[in-house]
This record gives sequence, C-alpha cells and structure tokens, in this order.
Amino acid sequence: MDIQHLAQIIDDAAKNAIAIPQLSIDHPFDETTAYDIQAASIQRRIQRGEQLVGLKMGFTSYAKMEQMGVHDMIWGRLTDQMLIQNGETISLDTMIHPRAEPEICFRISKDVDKQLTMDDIPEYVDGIAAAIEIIDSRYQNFKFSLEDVIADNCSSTGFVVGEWHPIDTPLSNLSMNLSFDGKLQQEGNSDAILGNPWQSLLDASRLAIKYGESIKKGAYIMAGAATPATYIKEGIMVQAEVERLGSVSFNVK
Ligand code: OOG
Ligand code: MG
Repeated sequence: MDIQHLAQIIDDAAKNAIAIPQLSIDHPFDETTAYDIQAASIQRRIQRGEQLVGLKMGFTSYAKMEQMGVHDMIWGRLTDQMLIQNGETISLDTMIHPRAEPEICFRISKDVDKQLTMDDIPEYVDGIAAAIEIIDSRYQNFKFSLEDVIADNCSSTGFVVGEWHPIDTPLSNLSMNLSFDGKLQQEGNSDAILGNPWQSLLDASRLAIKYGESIKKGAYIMAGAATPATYIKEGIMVQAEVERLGSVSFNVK
C-alpha cells in the first residue's frame, strides 16, 4: 500500500476539483490506513502553506449516516484555506458537487492534552456558534465507503462560523435549519448530534489523542451535521439558523 501515492491522488482531485473513482476499489485498505492517507494528504496542503485550524466530526447524527449509508463516527482536519467568513461570497469553481449542512462549532481556549470529560469543558472551550459546513466528496457521485471518506478528509471543503456565544448557552433540543434564499431545505435538532453536541467535542478529544493529533488553543471543532446535506448551486444565499445561537450564512456567486 503506497500511502503517499494515494494521498497524492486524493489531494490532486481536491486541488483540481475533478472527481475520481473510489480509492478502495482498486486498493482496499483498512480504517487505520485511511487515516494515514488523510494525514499524508493534509501534509501536502501544509507544505503548500496551509495551516491546521481545527477538526471536524462526521456521521455524528443518524440523519447523516442514513443519507450516506455509512455507520461510524469519523473525523477530519480543517485548514485555514477552508474557513469562509460569515456573509462572504464564494465561487464554486474550486468544487466538484458541493453540499451544505447545518452544524455547531466549538472554540478551544487551551491546548488539549488529554481526553476531555464534560467537567473539563469550561477550562478548554470558550465559545459556541452556529456553523455551516460545505462538504464536497472527491469521489464520483458522492459515493464512498467509510475508509474512502476518511482518506478524503471526510469530504471537508469549507466551513463558516457565526457569532460566538458563551459556553453556558444550553445546547439541548435546539432547532437547526438550513435554508437557501430563505427557503427551508433541511430541518433538524441539536439532540440529533450524539444526543448532545458536547459529546462530539469530547469524542474529538478522544480521537485526537488516539491518532496523535493535537487540538490547540483557538482551534475550531465542528460537531457534525444534524440533518442530511443539500447540494448548493450558483446564485443562492445559504443560511443556517440554530435556535439560541442565531444564524450564519454565505452567498454563492
Ligand atoms: C462526509 C462528511 C460527514 C458530517 O457532518 O456528518 C460530515 C460526507 O457526508 O461526505 O461532515
Ligand atoms: Mg459536516
């Protein structure tokens, strides 16, 4: 198994916005190897000058698992190039078949050096916000196995974070909606994220320790979508609204 070679294939697909066949069809690999391919592909981005700014969790809701036919939690890396400003106008030229999904984001206030528990949250987190993730699988037809999607950095492409709110803002049973030009596309609830979105943050710390990845002060942690994702297209305004956390949006050129 040539990890560097597979990392280059997936990185080129993302860089050139050209879909590829599922990597695992010709080169079956296990989950550990999939994370090695992800790490190597992110290393290529870092060599081009991108910086790691956080982690994203995926398949933390049944809505997402059902939509994609994949049934295990995954995690990927976020770089500064993926960060979109709230209200920004973006072009889809660099994407293949992007979709948007409503999320919650956490901001880390202290380097994470252990697996966090609920009691640790006030010491390590200083903000929560409504967020949107743009996912853009590098695989043809947005189809993949668990190993494929992990190798593809869990489809990470862009993320937008709304206004930060204090961490004592209750996160249970909040409506989470996605709309295009004010028209509702997806409707969900924060409880869909592992029963409690904070659990996603705790799992992110567990997985970071397991895989030797660090979560630094200032990092963004995306909790995973509460609803299925919807394809975005030119000329629309994409907005997520999370009860108590307000709304966050971007425009598509
Ligand atoms: C994989 C990414 C999953 C989430 O929030 O569950 C994810 C995909 O659906 O392409 O980001
Ligand atoms: Mg997501």
